[in-house]
Amino acid sequence: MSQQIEAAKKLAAFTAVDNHVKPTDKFIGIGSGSTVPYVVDRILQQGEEVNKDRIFLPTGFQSRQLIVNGGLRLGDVSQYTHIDVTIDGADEVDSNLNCIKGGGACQLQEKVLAEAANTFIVVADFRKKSSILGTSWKQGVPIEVAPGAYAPMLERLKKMGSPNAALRMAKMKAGPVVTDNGNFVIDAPFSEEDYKNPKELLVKLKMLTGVVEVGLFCDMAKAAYFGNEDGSVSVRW
Ligand code: ABF
Repeated sequence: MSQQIEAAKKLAAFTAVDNHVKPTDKFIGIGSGSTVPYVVDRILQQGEEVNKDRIFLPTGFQSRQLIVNGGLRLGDVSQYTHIDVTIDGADEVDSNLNCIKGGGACQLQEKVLAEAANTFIVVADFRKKSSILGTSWKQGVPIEVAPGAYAPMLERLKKMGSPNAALRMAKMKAGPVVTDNGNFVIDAPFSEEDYKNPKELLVKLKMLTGVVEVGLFCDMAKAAYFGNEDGSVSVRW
């Protein structure tokens, strides 16, 4: 099973790079998670000649390391605000290309890079493909929150229809997970009814005081590539 999942991630990533990272693309956003290293592998296979003129922008510490270790040029979105293409993973993708992201706690920078890109592409294995969000990703919507606001926010989320909303804790319960921006993360599961209209849910969540960013990506992805169990790849766009 795990070999099948790895093969699926690789296939999705390679196909997405082949279809969307053109030799003329100079600014490339690199996302987070375990599928994205295959994106970087494929970009490296495009060769030094094309990569030497490119700038790569990371969504977090992990992707920064991928860029640096690959010998690629690192840039920052505060210097380069127009990205040609950003490729990133997802926790779940619905049939309209709405995504839950932020399982790795990088959703703010991931959204900044997705929004700054002309083309935003999602890569994932077959477990992430669903028709309605919340079907395979049960953990809930990752919400990045200013530390001082997390407790009242949990109360509000409970009243808003997420009774199991919880502060994400680090391994061994050593303390809360802290994002690259110094914030906490709340995971808030919602009902199928709420997930049927993710954009509405996103707007409601963004209104809460203390919310830094919400891991619902609506109307952002141009296409999502899924590696399938049978060794094929499928695309939603
Ligand atoms: C990032 O990495 C996140 O938004 C998402 O939480 C995760 C997906 O990782 P993987 O590729 O390991 O499934 O893209």
